[in-house]
Amino acid sequence: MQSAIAAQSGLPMSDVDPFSLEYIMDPFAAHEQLRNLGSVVWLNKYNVWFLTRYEEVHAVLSNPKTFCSSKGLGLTNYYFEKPWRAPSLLLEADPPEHTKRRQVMGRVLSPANIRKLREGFEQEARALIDRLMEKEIVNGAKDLSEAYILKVFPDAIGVSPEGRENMLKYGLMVFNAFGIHNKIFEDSVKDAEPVISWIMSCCERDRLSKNGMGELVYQAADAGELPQDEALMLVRSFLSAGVDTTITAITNILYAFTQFPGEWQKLRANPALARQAVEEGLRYETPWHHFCRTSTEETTIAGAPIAAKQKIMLSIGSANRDPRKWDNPDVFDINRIAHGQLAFGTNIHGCVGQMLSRLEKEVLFTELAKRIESIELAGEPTRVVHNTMRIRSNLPLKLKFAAKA
Ligand code: OVV
Repeated sequence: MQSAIAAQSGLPMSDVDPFSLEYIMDPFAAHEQLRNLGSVVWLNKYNVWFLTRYEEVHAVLSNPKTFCSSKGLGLTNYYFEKPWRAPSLLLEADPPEHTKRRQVMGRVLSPANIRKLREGFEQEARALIDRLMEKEIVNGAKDLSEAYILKVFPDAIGVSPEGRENMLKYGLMVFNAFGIHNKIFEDSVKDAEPVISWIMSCCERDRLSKNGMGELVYQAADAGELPQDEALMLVRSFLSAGVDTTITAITNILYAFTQFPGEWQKLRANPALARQAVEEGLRYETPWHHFCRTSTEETTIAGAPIAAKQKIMLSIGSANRDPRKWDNPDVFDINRIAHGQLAFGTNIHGCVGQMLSRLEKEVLFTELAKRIESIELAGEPTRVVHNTMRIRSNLPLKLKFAAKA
């Protein structure tokens, strides 16, 4: 029994439950407690090791051979259990299968391709900000983050405008499944069928626009770089990975600015800080807060015995606030160079779309900084009870607009 081995190891054990309502509402106190307990902590409730310090989280992500992805990123262990959907060919795959697909996606998402999107993003951000001026209170989650991303991201992929709200429902299923199959997950997959069908049909070549990134994946298959039947599933990866993550990041960064108004003034004074502000925001309140790897062989982490085929849970959110790595980690400081923050992961599975994600956010926060004098919280934010993401569904904001230049 793994729990007996854990007990014998003399390493710390904890009753903290990362899927409890208390933790979901506010994990930061638990993170601190767990980081201080040790490099690895056994979670009694789930019988897994939980890593909350930067060094160990980074080390596991950097060793994809021993800590693989193909057995799933949630606690569901594909060595023994069936995945809820056909696994991702990218995220839930290991070398050698992963390698070629990743290369193709990397090329589709190349800096040259992404650069071409900047002007369109700028126009959309400006138009959106104009529309927000009519509102007394702006919901930062819906009116700003969702409205912007559901426009620019599916446009970039080449998805048709109708029905995009399905992407939000799909995202909830996908990212809840990276936790555990509890009631939170079950609720998110309640009327899943029409949503899944909509998503899959969007991935078909004849439904995608001719000038989007989805089509480029099919062209790679035409060129023989991928098996034809992989293209559809790789387009699904765009739609799974690119929506909730960026929406949540933007909402969380807006929230961070409300908590640190001086940082907004710094950005106002110098909108060119937007890019590093975004990086710091990803560190400060990491959207995708935790997920797993699975051991492929017997090994150890910081002295903890790990049997083969075991789940190891990683707290990215905690690593990004580990005082062993960061000075004043609980301070959102846009002058910080948050290089090395792990919100995009690292190593072979480091987010392949991270340059696109950064561009979306950089453009939005640059345009906001040019137009908005101050951002204040205008009410209590509403948290989405979610297994792995720190999401708010309502972030009431009072925005003070500057006169239009
Ligand atoms: C990084 C990520 C998140 C969610 C889904 C996927 C990838 C996917 O490939 O389906």
